[in-house]
Amino acid sequence: MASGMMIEGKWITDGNKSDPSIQLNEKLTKFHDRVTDDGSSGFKAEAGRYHLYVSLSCPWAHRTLIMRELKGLNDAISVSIVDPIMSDKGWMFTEALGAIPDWVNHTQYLQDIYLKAAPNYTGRVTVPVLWDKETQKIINNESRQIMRIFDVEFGELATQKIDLYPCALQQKIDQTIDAIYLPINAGVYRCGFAREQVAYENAVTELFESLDYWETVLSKQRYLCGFQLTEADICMFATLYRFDSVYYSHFKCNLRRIIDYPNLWNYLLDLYQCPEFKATCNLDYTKRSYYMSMTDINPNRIVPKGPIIDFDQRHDRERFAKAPVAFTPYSQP
Ligand SMILES: N[C@@H](CCC(=O)N[C@@H](CS)C(=O)NCC(=O)O)C(=O)O
Repeated sequence: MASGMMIEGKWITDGNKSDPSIQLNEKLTKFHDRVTDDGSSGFKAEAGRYHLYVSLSCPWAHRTLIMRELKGLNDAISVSIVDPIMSDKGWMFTEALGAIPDWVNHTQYLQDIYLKAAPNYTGRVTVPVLWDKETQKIINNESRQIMRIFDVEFGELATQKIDLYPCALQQKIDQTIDAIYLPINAGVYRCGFAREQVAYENAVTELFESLDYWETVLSKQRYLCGFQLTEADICMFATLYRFDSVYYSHFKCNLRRIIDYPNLWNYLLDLYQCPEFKATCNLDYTKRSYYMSMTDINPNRIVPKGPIIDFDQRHDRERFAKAPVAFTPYSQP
């Protein structure tokens, strides 16, 4: 999805589109400040002060949107949504279907936001971005950290008092987010962007071994870390939601579909049918973005009509509502 990057404040279009390392390295993001509820970080959690820049197709940005909804922070934290189609100058703001222009900084390209924050910026121009209207800075552009900030630091402003990082589960949640990151969340990109057969085969094998493992875990309990919805489920959902429509065909992740996994499939339906998850999903925008932006993988930019997926069909996850289940610690297969 990459079309270029900034070198010392200058945009360069990089020939090597869809570079697999992009998705693989959390270290590629450069802005890692924190907003804190007491302001000790220099950035206090305040309603109306922060703005989120996202794409609806990006699974990383999707995490931050779901957390914002689940915590009921929509009034406290405003949002702009880029045009689904990546331009030659990177992410762009338009009035396209599903997009919301940058009515905060009135920029046309996301790179302008990076330049406002760091005139000599060198690096990728990625979503999500958490912007501070008061200091005119990018606070953070790493989805996992932004998700955590919304969950932990905006508690006072949250209209929904839900805790997705409860004390008793914090170690397990971090372990689980780490465990699904490389083989699944980044794994689908490793498959899709692979340049050699062996790299693809390693990635696709690890991906499905990991999906097989979580299929087993979810045959014993409702969520990844037990009986309670946590941040780890948000991270898993963002990949599973796109899987059968995008990753299966576009990225050749085609040993099985998620619908072929009874527990992963019903788990996906269960999460999707939570209004806070559903409110952040736009499959049409997502498909246009992937199939029309990655011309090295899909040169004719044709957006497939199928598959026809009914995410509102009945699921069987209530069977877990009550029953306590022993949890076996995760170990790579
Ligand atoms: N590690 C970052 C990854 C963000 C990321 O890779 N976003 C992609 C969209 S899915 C992007 O904006 N790519 C544009 C580019 O790399 O030029 C995070 O989790 O926030």
